[in-house]
Amino acid sequence: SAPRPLRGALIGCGFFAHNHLHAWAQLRETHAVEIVALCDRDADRLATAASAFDIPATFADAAELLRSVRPDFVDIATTAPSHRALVELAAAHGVAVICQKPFAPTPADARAMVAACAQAGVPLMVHENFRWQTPLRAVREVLASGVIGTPVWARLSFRSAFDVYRAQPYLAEGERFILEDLGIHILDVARDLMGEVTRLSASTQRVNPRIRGEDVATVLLRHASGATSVVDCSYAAPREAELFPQTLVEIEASGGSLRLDAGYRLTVHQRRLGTGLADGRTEVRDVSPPLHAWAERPWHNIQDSVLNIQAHWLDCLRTGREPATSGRDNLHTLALVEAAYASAADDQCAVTPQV
Ligand code: NAD
Ligand code: 89V
Repeated sequence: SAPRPLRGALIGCGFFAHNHLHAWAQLRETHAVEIVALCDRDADRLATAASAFDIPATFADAAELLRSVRPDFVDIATTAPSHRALVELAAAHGVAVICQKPFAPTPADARAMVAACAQAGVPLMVHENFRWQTPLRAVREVLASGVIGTPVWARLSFRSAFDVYRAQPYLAEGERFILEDLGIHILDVARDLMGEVTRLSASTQRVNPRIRGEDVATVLLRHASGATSVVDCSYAAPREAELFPQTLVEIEASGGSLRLDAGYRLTVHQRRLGTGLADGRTEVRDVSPPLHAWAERPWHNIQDSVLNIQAHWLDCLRTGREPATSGRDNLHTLALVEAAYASAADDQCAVTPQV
């Protein structure tokens, strides 16, 4: 028989939350989920989302929502300063939690949220969605299949001049910018593909004079496996072809290499065994993300990853599995962000990430 629908509530009905709501609506039939209530302190945003998604139960106060609706889970899509209070509130009500990235403004807040959910026995997932992008999943599958052997070197590159400040004006206002907002995704993907990091060094720049934080970051990572990665991000990279929001990837391994190039083109090269020559087998595939009915270019890659991570959450809730990007897991990604800021502040000294 069909499982009972899981009842979710969304807190924070701003710019990005509309993608969550579209994805939950798409998952309604396939994954038996229903968003039964919305919360936002801003009455206009609350009303807009309620009417667009036909969700009549609306609240200005998250505590009131939790008391009266008693959902199976909350999906927190507010910005980082509000996360700790909202996650702790959900934990106090014994309600499972998804929390958007960046999970916390400080490592202490992040650890407190992980502890609160562990103590309450409620699942906690950080909505760290980039590793759920279809093209990056394809890269991961190639590595897991073993066809190119053991990775030894990687470059993950996100370079764009897309006007991200228009939809997200707060990105121009914070003391921290690209590492905290975007680099966090790419560092998480580096962990996902290449394993945990033991040392890193970073250099940051502010190119755009109209913003407060850094908009260029270059990070050199040493992985526990001995592999090396370079993560480079820029929102100040005007190019003939605007690639937002594509992450380009190059990986060299013991038995070959792969490249995820512009336009979601994945090239996998297998060295011919025993010859040591570069004339092995090369396969080129289109690993473009699907364009869902509600999605729009160029965001569709990110929008598809929202659907994928939300589907993963529902599978985990039903089976009792820990989500790939659980709060506990995300402490390691946050540690890389903190280490990168520390390294950049101290003239690029190497820093060991501290969880
Ligand atoms: P936003 O400012 O447009 O929306 C946030 C909303 O939360 C606002 O409407 C605000 O009124 C509401 N809010 C804040 N505190 C609240 C509280 N305590 N109770 C109820 N409502 C509250 O922000 P956004 O651009 O939608 O970003 C939200 C989060 O999503 C950020 O953390 C951002 O980094 C993240 N984000 C993630 C991705 C991704 O791909 N994962 C993409 C864009 C944004
Ligand atoms: O994915 C994000 O976190 C967004 C953006 C792609 C603009 O950096 O904030």
